[in-house]
Amino acid sequence: MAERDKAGNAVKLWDSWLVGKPLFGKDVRSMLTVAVVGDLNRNGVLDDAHDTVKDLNGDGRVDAKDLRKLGVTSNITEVPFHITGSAA
Ligand SMILES: [Ca+2]
Ligand SMILES: [Ca+2]
Repeated sequence: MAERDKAGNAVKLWDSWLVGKPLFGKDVRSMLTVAVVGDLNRNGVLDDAHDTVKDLNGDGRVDAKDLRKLGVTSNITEVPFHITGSAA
């Protein structure tokens, strides 16, 4: 969702993910990769992101290289994280 100024320019953009089931497992190292997909259909709106990113370069991994091949309009940020398996 985006807030726009009086000229119609996006001034704030936000998105939320609600994860309803475990996606990353326990006691495993995971990587979250974030980017904004470009205006692929050239309609003037950044509304072209798919639900999932495929292995576009065929190297067996889905990562920043696939996002670059898809076409992004932002930096690509990768955030490593680890979910512990036992309660704290
Ligand atoms: Ca578009
Ligand atoms: Ca790949």
